[in-house]
Amino acid sequence: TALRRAAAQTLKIGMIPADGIGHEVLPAARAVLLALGSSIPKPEFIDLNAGFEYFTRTGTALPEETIRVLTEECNGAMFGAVSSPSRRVAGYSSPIVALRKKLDLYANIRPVASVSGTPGSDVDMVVVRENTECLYIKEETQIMTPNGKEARATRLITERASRRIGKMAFETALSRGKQNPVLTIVHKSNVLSVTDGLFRETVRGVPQLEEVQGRYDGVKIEEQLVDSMVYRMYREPATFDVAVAPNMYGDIISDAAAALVGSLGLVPSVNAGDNFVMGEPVHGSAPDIAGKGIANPIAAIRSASLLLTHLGHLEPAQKINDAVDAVLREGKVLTPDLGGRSRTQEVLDEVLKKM
Ligand code: GGG
Repeated sequence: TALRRAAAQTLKIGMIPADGIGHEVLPAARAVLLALGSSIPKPEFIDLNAGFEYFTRTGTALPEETIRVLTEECNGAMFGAVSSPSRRVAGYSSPIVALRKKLDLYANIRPVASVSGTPGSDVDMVVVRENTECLYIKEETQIMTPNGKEARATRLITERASRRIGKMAFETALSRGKQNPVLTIVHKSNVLSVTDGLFRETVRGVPQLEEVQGRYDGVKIEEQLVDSMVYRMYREPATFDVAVAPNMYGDIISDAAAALVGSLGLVPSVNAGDNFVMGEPVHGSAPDIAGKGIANPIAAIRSASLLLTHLGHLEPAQKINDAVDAVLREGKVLTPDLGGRSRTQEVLDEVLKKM
């Protein structure tokens, strides 16, 4: 899996800022990668288009050229954020959802960890979110009935996707080096016994697969209904290690977990497949602050670190994380989402200083 890759010998990284603050935080990710100097292969960045704003100008949200460059020329990417509208817009479809599908980036891995000595709960967990199915296949219909409009959505859960996200989650649990790793399967199979039931049973069955041969025997399996998961995350956040969830629950619980550590502006992710990885801050495009220069760059910086980890450059990745942790621990240079008054560039400069 992506977690066991040998160190990539080249770093050709597609940069897709997309919308809003994506344009302000992606340069910070680029700067920290460049600051690593000769400890990694010299990164080469290719700027690529996508997003709602691009759609309004050109009529396409995800140009074929972006996909071609990513698949033919790059071994990694960074995505910023996208502002898909909440209403239906003819001809538009979310480019991030499409990218995950087209590149088969089936796992969205979202570590949420507090930094000791900073405000907030004691958290050190990873949400492993299935990235290609569930309600996000976007098969929706609406009909008119005698009682008014009726809308339906199809929710897809397959054994294949549940098995591979399950494997990724077990691998994630092993990769953290914890003495007693625990994998929590998040579902709602008391209500959705067919779809969530299949997800739950398939993930539970991963350790018995012939090809893994006892590899996951040391990982304890637990389960939480999704509503109870949110409750327990707030009551006992420190008890969670790795959680695996279908697409929509994973989306929701990772945002909820972000609140525990103080800001969505701190939480990174990677979209990982077997052959490609794309870093992406968990936050959205934040139209309310876009263009003001005050977006928190830390989620994007940490996403660049996570990208490096998945490309096999563990020590340089750790160097970025240590610098970020030092800035947060000092607590002097913080953006407004963390109660500070600093600007995006000032936080980046401080991280670079610590590196
Ligand atoms: N970087 C995460 C992000 O952009 N979140 C907002 C999101 O996922 N929106 C879905 C969309 O706009 O299509």
